Amino acid sequence: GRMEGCLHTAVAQSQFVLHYQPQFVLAGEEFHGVEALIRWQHPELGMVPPGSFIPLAEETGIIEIIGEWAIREACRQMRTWLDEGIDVRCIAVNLSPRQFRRGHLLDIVCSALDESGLEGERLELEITENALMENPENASAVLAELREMGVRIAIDDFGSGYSSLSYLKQFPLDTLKIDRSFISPLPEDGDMAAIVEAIVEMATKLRLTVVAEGVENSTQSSYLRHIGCTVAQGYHYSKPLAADLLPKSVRQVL
Ligand code: G
Ligand code: G
Ligand code: MN
Ligand code: NA
Repeated sequence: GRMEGCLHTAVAQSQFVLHYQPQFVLAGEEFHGVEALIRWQHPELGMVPPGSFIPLAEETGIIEIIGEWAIREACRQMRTWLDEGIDVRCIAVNLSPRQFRRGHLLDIVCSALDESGLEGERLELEITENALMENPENASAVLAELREMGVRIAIDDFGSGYSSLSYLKQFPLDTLKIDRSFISPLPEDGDMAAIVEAIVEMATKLRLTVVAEGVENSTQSSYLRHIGCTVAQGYHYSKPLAADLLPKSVRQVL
């Protein structure tokens, strides 16, 4: 199709760019890290959001090329920030299920860390529970090897998938990211508040970092701090930023 051809051109002409959304530790109101979010700078259409092209990229397999670029670019950018004396502590990169399925992933991560001279602990990979449960045996093996490299693993959109909770015990995980759809009704929706409080308590007992996504106001951030949620991300703090705007955000006193 036409759009598919455009995606190939986009890869060839380096039309992709990463933006970075800051994450903050709720207890100390200090910087925690960033999530890298891909954007397509189309020569005519301008900035195309991922929702408009990631699904097709997944279907056609081009996501494997784009996703590899995203991992390398995120590591390269982290190296640049560190060399400039800006301690962007940790960078999270989204993985598509398709990337996760391929044995190739470990080589890509290993060489991206090598080329940028980053410790594995600086990199977090975000994966959905559905992608993990597609093939639990493969997932276990891949996660074990990533853990060997020190790379952190986050469950993205936690709570929105179709899996049981038993996988939380089965896999070496570091972070749960509570889906935005759980956060936006807070704190007025008492039933949703009960669910979020239970997730935070469970994550704490499992010694997992818990990130609330889509925090949009100070009522939500106060509430999340009060119930012991570790980290928050959302428009209340910052939208995703171009790389050159990040240093200001890291130094920001909330
Ligand atoms: O930035 P935005 O909120 O529009 O992102 C929408 C979705 O696109 C996010 O849920 C995210 O998971 C996905 N996405 C963003 N960047 C990447 C990427 O580099 N790789 C993959 N596979 N998905 C991404
Ligand atoms: O990986 P994931 O699908 O969770 O990507 C996060 C998406 O959510 C990105 O597209 C980002 O632009 C968007 N986003 C980040 N913060 C907020 C927020 O506070 N509110 C809303 N509505 N969207 C957000
Ligand atoms: Mn994500
Ligand atoms: Na998410």
